[in-house]
Amino acid sequence: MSAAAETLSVAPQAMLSREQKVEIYRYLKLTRLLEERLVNLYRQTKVIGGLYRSLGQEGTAVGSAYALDKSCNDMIAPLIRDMGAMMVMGATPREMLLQYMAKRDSPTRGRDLQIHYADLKRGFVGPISHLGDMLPVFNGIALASQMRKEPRVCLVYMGDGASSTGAFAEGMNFAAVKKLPVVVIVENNGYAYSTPTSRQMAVEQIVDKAIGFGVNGIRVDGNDVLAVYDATKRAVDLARAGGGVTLIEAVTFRIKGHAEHDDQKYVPKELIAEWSARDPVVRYENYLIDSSIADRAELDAIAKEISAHLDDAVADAEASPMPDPESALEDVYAK
Ligand SMILES: Cc1ncc(C[n+]2csc(CCOP(=O)(O)OP(=O)(O)O)c2C)c(N)n1
Repeated sequence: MSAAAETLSVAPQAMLSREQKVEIYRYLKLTRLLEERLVNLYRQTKVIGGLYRSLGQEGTAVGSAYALDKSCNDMIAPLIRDMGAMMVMGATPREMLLQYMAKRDSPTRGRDLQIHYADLKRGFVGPISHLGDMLPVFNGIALASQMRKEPRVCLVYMGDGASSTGAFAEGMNFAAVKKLPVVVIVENNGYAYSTPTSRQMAVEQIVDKAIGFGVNGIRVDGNDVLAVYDATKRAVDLARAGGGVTLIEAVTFRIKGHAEHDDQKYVPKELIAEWSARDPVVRYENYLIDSSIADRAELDAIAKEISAHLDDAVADAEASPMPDPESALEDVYAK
């Protein structure tokens, strides 16, 4: 086997250090615990607007974003289920708590809800329920990077429902023709709100759509964080080397309703039980322990540390005042 072929056969995760594998765990656990705090705040009516969880999908969000390279100024267009990806890019729990509570000290200073905020320096835009519309936008960023010979790769997230839109089709076609440094990850979580995937597309597997656009396709277990990392790292490396677009289908499941207000009664209970048994956080804990990367005591200590950090962040967010009504129009319209 040639050296190049040998390198290709090694899964990218094999190159991750113990510290990196533990760091991935931190992001998974942080996402899970932060969302649990948000649910409590929502039930206390302290969250303004809806709360959209990623329960069951944390592995897809974290594993994919972890494959990006900050030194290349990679960027993500997240979906509402990708809080974990935003935190990998550098978004903080404090910011997210402040945003969800629409407080004065939040990144949008109470002008927008949920985690609808962007930071181009850290490489993320707000997850604004784009349903595919951010693909053409990110194609523009990728095209500019390609023309300037910058190494940036753009990672665009969307749901299965979003992959049925015109924006997705046009965006995929343009990215494919221009061989843009774009990776599209479709989080196939079984439902677009209450519509099961089988009732909104005729393909058996979303990855099959890659064939029609003439791009690479990878189907991956979205609840296996390291498998998602591998798939995304391969796609990102290919895109950075000029090899064009990859469509990744991450097969996962939304364990909660579309948002906290949705009781998910349209999903059979057995399906929820089946997928709950594949919890990505628990699976990764078992992997770390079984492969002697970390023991239970270390994982418990990490969870405790995260909880303490969240205690402070929640207290801080609660103490932040609501925005001053007089300031409502500041920075909304151009002067
Ligand atoms: C153009 C448009 N139509 C409808 C909506 C309302 N909406 C927000 S999310 C959503 C379902 C999206 O399903 P999917 O793409 O599968 O992502 P998931 O919520 O399952 O993660 C809908 C209909 C929207 N945001 N934009």
